[in-house]
Amino acid sequence: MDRVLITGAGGGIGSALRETLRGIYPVLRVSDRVPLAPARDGEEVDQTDIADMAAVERMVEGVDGIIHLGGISGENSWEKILEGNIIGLYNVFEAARRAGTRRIVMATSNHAVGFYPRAQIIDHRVVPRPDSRYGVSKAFSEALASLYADKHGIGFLCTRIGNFGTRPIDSRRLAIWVSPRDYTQLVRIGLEHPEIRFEIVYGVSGNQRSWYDNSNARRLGYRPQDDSEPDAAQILAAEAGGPKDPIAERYQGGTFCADEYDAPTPPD
Ligand code: 15L
Repeated sequence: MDRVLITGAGGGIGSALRETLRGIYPVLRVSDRVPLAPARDGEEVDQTDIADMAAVERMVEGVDGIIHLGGISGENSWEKILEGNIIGLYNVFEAARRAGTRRIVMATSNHAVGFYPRAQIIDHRVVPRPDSRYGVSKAFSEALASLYADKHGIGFLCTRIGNFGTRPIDSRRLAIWVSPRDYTQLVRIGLEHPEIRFEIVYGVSGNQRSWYDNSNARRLGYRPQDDSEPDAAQILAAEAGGPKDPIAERYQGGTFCADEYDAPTPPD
């Protein structure tokens, strides 16, 4: 990989990867729709709204690999999801195909499968159970990646990211937390592994409380170094006795499942 593009480079994950991937590839092109800090050595800075296909074509020109983090990163109106995560996503994959990009690491999400109960361990082969319009857009991203892998031979690593941060922030995140260094390791596998065609993995650290069988990531060489467990006692003590929503507590997606929920009975 000579030139690697990060979309959504101004967000939390993008700005962290801008640091951890600095100097790993000869050129890191960082892009966002908002202005970014000026380019340093080995960087190119771009400003693109991914809903604009002509701009996306310029953004991907000459890149070997893409880390696609751009778009809407949580629940939102259908109009915003449609623009950022359906049309914007299509523009990035289609422009990458036209430009001959070889690899894409895709930020999908735990919310593509958020309606699986916490009592169930799931792997990369389960069918999507989105918990929000946002989760549906992430299931769409996995389907579009599958099409572009099968039909056009672009290699995709779809990372169902849990919760990215330096520390886990609550009890749900104890199961789905991913540290910056572990996510960086996964991204590098996505860009550098010689045999990736279409793979789904969970973007989580090696958490003892995980709801995921992440053996597919392990098979590809992922060896997470972090675990949320050292923070568990403090987080659980802080939450003890606090209000609990039964739907949020029952399913992996938490409040994404409970928001707007009005079914007469909870799903299995
Ligand atoms: C996500 O997919 C979001 O991008 C992030 O903002 C968090 O909400 C995360 O999931 C989570 O589930 O904690």
